[in-house]
Amino acid sequence: MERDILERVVAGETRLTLDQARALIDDFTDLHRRKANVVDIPDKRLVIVGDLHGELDQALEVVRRYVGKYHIVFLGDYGDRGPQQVETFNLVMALAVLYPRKVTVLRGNHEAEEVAMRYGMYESVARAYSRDAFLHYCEAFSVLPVAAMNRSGLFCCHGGVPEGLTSIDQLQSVDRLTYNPEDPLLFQLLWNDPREGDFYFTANLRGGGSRYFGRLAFEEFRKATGTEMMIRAHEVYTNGYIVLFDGRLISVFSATYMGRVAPKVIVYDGPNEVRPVPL
Ligand SMILES: [Mn+2]
Repeated sequence: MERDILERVVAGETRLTLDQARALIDDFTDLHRRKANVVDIPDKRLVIVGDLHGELDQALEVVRRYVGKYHIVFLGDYGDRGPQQVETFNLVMALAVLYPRKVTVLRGNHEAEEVAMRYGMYESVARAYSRDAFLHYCEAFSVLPVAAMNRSGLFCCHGGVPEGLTSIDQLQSVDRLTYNPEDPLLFQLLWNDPREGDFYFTANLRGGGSRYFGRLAFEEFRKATGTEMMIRAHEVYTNGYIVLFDGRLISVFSATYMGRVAPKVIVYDGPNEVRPVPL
């Protein structure tokens, strides 16, 4: 699709028509369908963005500050809940199409048909375009990679450690191209939450087969995958982030939630230079 339209979307200057949105989704899905489940990201100059939940202003601030200077990793949850859900995901897609080597877009638990149907994205698409257009968005959700890793052992995903994972290869071989991730590894990677404590896994209050992973599961995962540090999203913290497991896991949230959160992104310049930055 035309570069000047994409540039205007990324600058927050225009809203796409239905035909333009379809063209963008087609370009975006073509670009992502054949990617690995776990994609490579650079070792330095990364900015990692947590849940946006339809807050276009937050996405625009990421663009203003970091495009061209950093490789941007989005950890998922683009729609649902917030005020400008379609616009936020359109912007993220446009960024990825414009800068395919400088933007990584991962799947969150809200990038699933059944979830997006219930929590706002469906209504947002129906209002902006049409009810049928929702399936096009689900198509875009279905091609998203589920994790990213660099050579310094940084592992990024939306949720966290899934029970039963023994290697990165195992994760690479799962078929991710589905509207609703049901494979337990895939599902838990998008849904699980970390909790301090010397245990492996316990039942998560979110239900639906999601788990809490403790220090023992995290340490086992680190050994099995060569992970030094994990950066994930998925949970709301008043300060926009929290550090767990002796500094080896950071959880980040990049939406304001109507003033309840001081949103953050994580700037990563190598294993010893990782810092939360207000967004
Ligand atoms: Mn989430």
